[in-house]
Amino acid sequence: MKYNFKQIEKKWQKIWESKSLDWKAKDFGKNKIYILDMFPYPSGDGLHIGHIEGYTGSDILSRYFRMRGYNVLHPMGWDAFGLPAENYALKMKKNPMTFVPKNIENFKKQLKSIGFSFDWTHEINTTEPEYYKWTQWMFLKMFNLGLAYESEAPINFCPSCKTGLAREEVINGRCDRCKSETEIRYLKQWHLKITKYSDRLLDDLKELNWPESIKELQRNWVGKSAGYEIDFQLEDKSNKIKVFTTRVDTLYGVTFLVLAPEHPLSSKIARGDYYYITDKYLRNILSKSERDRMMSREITGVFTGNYAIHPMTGRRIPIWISEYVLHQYGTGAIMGVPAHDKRDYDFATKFHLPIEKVVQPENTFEKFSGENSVSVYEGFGKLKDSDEFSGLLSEDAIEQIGQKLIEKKFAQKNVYYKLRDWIFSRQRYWGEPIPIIKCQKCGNVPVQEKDLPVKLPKITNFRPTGTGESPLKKLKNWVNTKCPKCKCPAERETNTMPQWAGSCWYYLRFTDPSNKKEFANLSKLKYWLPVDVYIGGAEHAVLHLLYARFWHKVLYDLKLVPTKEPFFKLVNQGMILGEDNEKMSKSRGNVVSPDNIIKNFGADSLRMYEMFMGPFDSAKPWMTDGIKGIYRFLNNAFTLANKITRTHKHQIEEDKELLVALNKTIKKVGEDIENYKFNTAISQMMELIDLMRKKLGEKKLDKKHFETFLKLLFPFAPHITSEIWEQLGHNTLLDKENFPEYNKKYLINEEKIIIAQINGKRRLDLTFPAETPFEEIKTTIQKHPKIKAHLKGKRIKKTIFAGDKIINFVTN
Ligand code: ANZ
Ligand code: ZN
Repeated sequence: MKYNFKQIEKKWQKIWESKSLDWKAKDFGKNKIYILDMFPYPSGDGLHIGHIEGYTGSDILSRYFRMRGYNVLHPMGWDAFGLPAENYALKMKKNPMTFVPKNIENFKKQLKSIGFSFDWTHEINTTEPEYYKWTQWMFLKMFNLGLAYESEAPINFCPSCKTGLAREEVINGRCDRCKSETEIRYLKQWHLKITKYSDRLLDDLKELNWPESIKELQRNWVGKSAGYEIDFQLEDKSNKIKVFTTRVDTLYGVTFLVLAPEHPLSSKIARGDYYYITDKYLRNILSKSERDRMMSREITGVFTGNYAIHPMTGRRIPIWISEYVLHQYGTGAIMGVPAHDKRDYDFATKFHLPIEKVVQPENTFEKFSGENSVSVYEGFGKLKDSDEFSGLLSEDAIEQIGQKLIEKKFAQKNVYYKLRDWIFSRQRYWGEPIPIIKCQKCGNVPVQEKDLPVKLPKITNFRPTGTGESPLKKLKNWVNTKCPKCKCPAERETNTMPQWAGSCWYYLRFTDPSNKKEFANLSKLKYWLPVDVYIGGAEHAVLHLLYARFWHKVLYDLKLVPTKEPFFKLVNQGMILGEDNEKMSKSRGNVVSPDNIIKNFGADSLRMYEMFMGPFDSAKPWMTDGIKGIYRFLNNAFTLANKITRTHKHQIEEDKELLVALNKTIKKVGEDIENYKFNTAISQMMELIDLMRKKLGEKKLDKKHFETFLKLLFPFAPHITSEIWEQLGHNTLLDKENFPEYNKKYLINEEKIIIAQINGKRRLDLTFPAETPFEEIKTTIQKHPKIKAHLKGKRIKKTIFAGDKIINFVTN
């Protein structure tokens, strides 16, 4: 019989479909495990290779833990609101409401064609009113807590079109539509007060079993820094400039101050002849889009003709304006210390400002290279030329200079965060309507709970208006309503939520997806939370993963969820690159289509290959030869099975070599799955199958051992293993089998016995795992009380390690 994967896979998918309840999570039970994938946006292109990598990993885990008797929640759903769908809709001139369900059908079909064991009874879709009703409900909770607020944010405005523009719509300071010069105006936007949670978002990272790199990205994003705010008086005493610094130890090295262009003083501070150039500079900078400003490597700036007074030395310090100082951070003004800050250094070099060293590296090598050269030294060190603080180390100087400034009322301590409140309104169609009613008398009034969801109407013209209003604004019937409070005529908020809203809490809904009364029942949440394993790409590090943590904490404070954090363990799958080692992209033509692979090699080969390519969390290139190798392996297993069915009647002696290899494999595959090391589990199984083929030739392969192997392989390649299982005469499902247990007695050669001698005399035998390095064996033995006693008062002259068996301490 041939390995006809097409037939086999279809057959088993049908069987699973009819018995899919086997994958259904029970509501309660002893051991639960919640294994979650980052749910996809169901694009028209269908599944790509990267989805399949993560989903195969989670499928292996789910099948494995089911075989271990766990109650597994492994759901799937659709994150279908947002810009990708809307832009596609605009291109196709079709309402997303009509094609999103079709995309979902297609995605689902594809997922099933790969044999993923999702619990489809828990499926959810963020764009269904029954779902987004709760997204809106949660928004209102935040609104009532003051965590959702409307406030003005600076945006570009076109005076002739009378509209606010997105930053991207401003090209070289002009409106992209009518080419008029734009100006900065403040427009109202909804914000979520994520900054209130800054400290908790940082502190609670400690509790999470996440990749350190992702935690670090979140830490940097929240960006907490403690420092001092120092006041610099203007020379004419008309005002003060407050700067924020984390390096008050460098205070004596200040040679200039810089204001952000948006700083309130920037437009007022210029003196004399500098008036004109300052004004010109500001107009030029403020009309650039943020992106242009960030992209520009050029150092720009302008001297204002004005001076401030150094709080310690009384020196005159020139005041500049430059875009490298950000308005949104700290006080929007800095003290320039070019000798010790690279950005200040570049600025000073360009504008020929003095550079004064006040911190010396302690390390002599750095001192040598730093002393007379023009380099910047950004590290801590010893102060010089700093009055009474000279000679102090930076750490102490920060305390003491800070203290002195505080005493003189020139400074105060402060902590700043890089994190900003989350701008939550979009002037776009395809999102959850923000459930607020705007009343002339009562202001922003929440829609009443009984009136949720505020359904997104189906409209034909959903093109963004460009007026800064959502396209919903035109729908008078929908917009006009009554104020829930005073019953006067009022209007609905027409902005929608951003695409990240629905994914902030979907993992909660999965625990109780059809609940009509609550977003999820608390007892179910208590049982299932936190998500034990969350698998997905690292690109969400500071978007989805931060938003969801914030949202979760709000619900936690409301006692609506039982845990402080949503996702206990996070596993990032590595990116799968094209054969050319580059990111897969249509334009490069290096995209691998899963459908083609399934057609040519089968879903089991695809699953196995994606797991075999390399470490789960590393980036790795696709190789067609690689999948051929996997295919051969599965084919070998299949042919082997055919032979076993014919020969299994033979009475077979227990074969020690095989038993050792088998037990070793059981142990390794189980441990590797639990550690997401799918690739090494597969190599181990490949070794085993080679041995089994050999043993079969020697008529030493017992059928039951081959069946054990099938159970190990099942989570990886569920179709072929199920088929073989049936061929071997079973009418049960492999799903229902227990994962094999290994027998320790066969693992003995995984350990080694070390004989410890002192001056050639045997004193102790100790057992170590086979791979224990020499150094570790040596120290362990030396610390053993018996050996210690014998060595008392003696000095080891030499340690001899012989044949990986004997360690001999020679003393005098
Ligand atoms: C003087 C100084 C000397 C600084 C030195 C650094 C090194 P973090 O750690 O990121 O918080 N800074 C403050 N506000 C800024 C703004 N709005 N735009 C650009 N830079 C700003 O960085 C704090 C440091 O970043 C501050 O400390 C300030 O430069 C700069 F040897 O002050 B420092
Ligand atoms: Zn315009």
